[in-house]
Amino acid sequence: MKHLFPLLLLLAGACSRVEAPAPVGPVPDARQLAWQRLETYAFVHYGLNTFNDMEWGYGNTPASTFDPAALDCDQWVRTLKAAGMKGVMLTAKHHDGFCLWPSAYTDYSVKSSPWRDGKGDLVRELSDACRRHGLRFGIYLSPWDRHHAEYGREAYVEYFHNQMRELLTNYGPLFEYWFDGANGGDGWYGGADERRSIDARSYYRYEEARETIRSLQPEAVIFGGTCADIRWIGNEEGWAGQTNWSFVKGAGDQNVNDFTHGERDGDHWLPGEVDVSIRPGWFYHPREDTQLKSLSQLVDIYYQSVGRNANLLLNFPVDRSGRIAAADSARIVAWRQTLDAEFAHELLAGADVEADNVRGGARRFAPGRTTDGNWESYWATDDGVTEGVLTFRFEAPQHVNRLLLQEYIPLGQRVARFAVEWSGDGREWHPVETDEELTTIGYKRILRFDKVKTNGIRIVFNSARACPCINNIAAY
Ligand code: FUL
Repeated sequence: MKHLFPLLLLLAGACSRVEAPAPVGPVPDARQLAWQRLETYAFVHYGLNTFNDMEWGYGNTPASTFDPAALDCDQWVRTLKAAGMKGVMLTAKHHDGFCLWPSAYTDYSVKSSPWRDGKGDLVRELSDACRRHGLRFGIYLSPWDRHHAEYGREAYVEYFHNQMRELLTNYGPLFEYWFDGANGGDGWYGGADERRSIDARSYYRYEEARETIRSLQPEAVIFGGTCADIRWIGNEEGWAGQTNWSFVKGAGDQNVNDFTHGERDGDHWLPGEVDVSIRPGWFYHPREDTQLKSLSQLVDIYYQSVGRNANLLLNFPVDRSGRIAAADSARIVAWRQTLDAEFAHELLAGADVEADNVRGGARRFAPGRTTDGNWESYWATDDGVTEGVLTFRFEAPQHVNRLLLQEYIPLGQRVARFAVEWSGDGREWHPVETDEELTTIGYKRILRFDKVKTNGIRIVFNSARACPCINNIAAY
């Protein structure tokens, strides 16, 4: 009878329609969900700073100094695609106010430079190259503008919104729109050469900006400002918190108490984005040619961003010739190859799996849903059951050193603590050796641990905000 019981439960489940778990708020909207699934994409910082060895141009550098001899966006995009990047974000205008497109609202742009005889449009060239190669395209438009004479007054805000409309209208679909938060106060400001302070919450009229973005670019998530869809992770070093909730209390960046970890009791879905540069600076500096992040640093960054429920926005300082430097491109392709090798042999898809609880005993929520390759299907427990054990057994012992877990986040982020165990004999279970706190999972969590030779993998879910809904588990 004891053995018949689970079978009877399963039969009962198959006959009756078991309800899916109700979402546990907050939940992502479709735009945030599509963005999350991109996982890794590139940043390119390019402009007058590149040619003048600066990070924060003052706003008075002559436009004539922008003069790449061999600018080739196809080379950028081919390199980034080979590195597995799903999109590219471009600094259309950085804090110095210089525009990489021939804006109708200023001459401080590529049209006053010798590049392509003043007829070039870098935003066009990069967005076209992205489309040709199947990558998404995104825009960074600095709100702070150290060049504009009217910065700090109403006329600049008009200008800022006009430029936004140009970029939102003329360059095809965008996946992300960045409002940088930096403002150091001082600038050239059309020759005034002074400090100007503004109240960033009200001055830029971000609420209106959001309306414009929503109507012209419905797919684009917004970074920064007062009505963001995603949040900065709190550092520019390349890591998210080990505990990383995709929500915070209250809307908008300004209200975030903990960028790095999110807030378990948050009421607003605001997932984290890790932005970091492959070199020390965001812009190109010849002296940094020998200061690229090492392969192992970049691999760590992957595990500490994508592996901790955040997206990775990895910056490439394109060089003065207008290309991604050979060393950077070799490094990032090697990075992809290293990651591909680490995830080459998946071991759970063919393994036996059982769970101590299956929602309504239904096949639809069976533990095998975690390895069926379908993102939309998931294992779930009964309502009120916030603990659970999934046990995978191999036919023959396997070497394992990576584990990947995903929650079905359309229903919310739930898991708050879990454990991963291995077993040499299939009876006694031992925790895997990892320094990571095994707390949140979210869209994706990836763990590295010392290689074990094991007959199986057991995942113990110890605590969750509601019944766990796990749509993918993989071991390598
Ligand atoms: C910061 C800026 O000040 C840096 O120059 C860079 O653009 C970085 C991505 O964001 O806030």
